[in-house]
Amino acid sequence: MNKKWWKEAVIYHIYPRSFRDSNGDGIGDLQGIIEKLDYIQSLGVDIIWLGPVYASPNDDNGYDVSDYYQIHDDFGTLEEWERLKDDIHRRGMKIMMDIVLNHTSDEHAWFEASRLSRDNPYRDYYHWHEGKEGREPNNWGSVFSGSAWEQDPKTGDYYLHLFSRKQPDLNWGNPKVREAMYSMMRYWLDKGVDGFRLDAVNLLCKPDGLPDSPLAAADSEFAPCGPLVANGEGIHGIFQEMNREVFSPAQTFTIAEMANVTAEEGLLYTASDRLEFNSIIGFEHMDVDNGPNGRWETIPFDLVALKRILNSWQTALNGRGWFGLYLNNHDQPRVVSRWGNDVAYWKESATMFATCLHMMQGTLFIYQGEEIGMTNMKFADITQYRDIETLNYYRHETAMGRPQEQVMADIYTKSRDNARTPMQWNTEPHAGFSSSEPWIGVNPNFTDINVEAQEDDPASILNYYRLLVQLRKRHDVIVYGDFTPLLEDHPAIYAYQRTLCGEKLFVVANFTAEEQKLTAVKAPENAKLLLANYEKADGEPDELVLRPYEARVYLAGTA
Ligand code: TEU
Ligand code: CA
Repeated sequence: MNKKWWKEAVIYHIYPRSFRDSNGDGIGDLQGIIEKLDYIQSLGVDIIWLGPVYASPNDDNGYDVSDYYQIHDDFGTLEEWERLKDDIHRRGMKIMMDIVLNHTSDEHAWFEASRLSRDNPYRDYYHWHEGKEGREPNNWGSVFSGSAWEQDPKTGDYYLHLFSRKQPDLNWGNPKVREAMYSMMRYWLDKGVDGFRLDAVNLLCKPDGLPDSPLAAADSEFAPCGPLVANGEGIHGIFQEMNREVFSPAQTFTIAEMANVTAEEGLLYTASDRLEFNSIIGFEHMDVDNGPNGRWETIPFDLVALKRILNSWQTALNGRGWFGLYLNNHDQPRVVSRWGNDVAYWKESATMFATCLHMMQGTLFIYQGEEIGMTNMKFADITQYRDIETLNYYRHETAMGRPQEQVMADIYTKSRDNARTPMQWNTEPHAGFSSSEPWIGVNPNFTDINVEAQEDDPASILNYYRLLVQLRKRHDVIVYGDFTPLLEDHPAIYAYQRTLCGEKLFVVANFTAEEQKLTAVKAPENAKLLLANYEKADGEPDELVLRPYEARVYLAGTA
């Protein structure tokens, strides 16, 4: 058991545009976060992860950075950022910045120079290629619909953009790009940043020769290329260089965000002796209800599949690498709506997911609003959506002739805007998020679901989260214990055991709205109920009946 502060840490993830607006322009800002630090601290969290707050034309809400050294006017000034950082530190918490290395904005000075001519010194900062037979250099599709290539009128060449056309991919084969990005990260470290969350970072190395993606679907001219581009040759060398140049000298805490990664690969990125990253947030478990045609196609939720994936990560990384535990973020629909029941069993399912996740091994993430059970949002009209991925998808699908109701149904299920509605603070107009009309609509359920309503209610989701965080601080077995999966093929119950130096933690969670009888497993001898999301757990541990979305945690052999 190799103890580290960041293994014990709980991270609170802020999406700055939607957290709290202090000056009434409808957009969340740094001063708004400063005003809410008491609240964040009251959760018991250790680290605040700030979504991107750099200068940006906001094509992808800040993940398109035009200047990595400036704070976006919407959010405030560098002085305000300094004050936020100091206030966070004064409270004994840490600050983690979101770093976007795979691409810049097309309004970044490097890209503006690079598009001027073929022999511009910045040309090689990006991936510029000639067309092939009057078309794109290959069949790669962008994550945000359409081709991953854009032809630029100036020279007639195409540039690569795995995300939006305003997010050109950087060429990490160019040592000048690497050095520039390393010094940018050092700049933030010198300012006192404690850690980084590295955006889409396993996409940095594109395959030589730009081969077509084999994933072409019959009805689309462009093919998903994520699996082909992810984890490219040379990527580990780059991460080890980055670690030597930036992370190790500053003792920075790092979390790599990576889609298209299995547990075996995750181990390579996080194994402590390989000196790449400390931890990883993957997508495999969140992709469990994606169909063969990607995330917009939804297949029924399959608990056995989810267990297979999460259990494989728990087991593969144990003792060598380190996992990042999350079920919610700004790219995912709210899990309580997605795989739970946000009507009849809203509180039960929200706390069940939390219990199941918090008792696993890894650094824990709480995404703003998750701790009060915020739910998905169905906007009546496409014009009320803001997310580029959603808007592009709508445009693309309707242009292909798909009925609008079908497309809207996909959007209701999977749009990232589900998780980007303003934080619900109280019952005041605009949920106490802002004094004027917010940049994206507030979920009308704020009158029932808000921080103020839950603050003093001992049975609230909010106070359940506070308890979960405290338990993690109190019991090493939650952080460091070995993981043993139980009932792997059970279609309704997630069960596992954690063990550390004679201590045993036994976790059972009912993922359905029906009662489930626990027969094949039971809590260990002399175990005591440590936590439950129903008032009073009835029955003896060996003849449990789990009520709808009930979750229980038992502890035995306390040292
Ligand atoms: O996400 C990386 C990523 O792979 C996502 O595009 C993911 O596939 C998608 O959001 C699923 O809907 C990061 C950021 O978290 C995301 O907000 C950015 O849009 C993206 O990178 C580009 O920077
Ligand atoms: Ca504002």
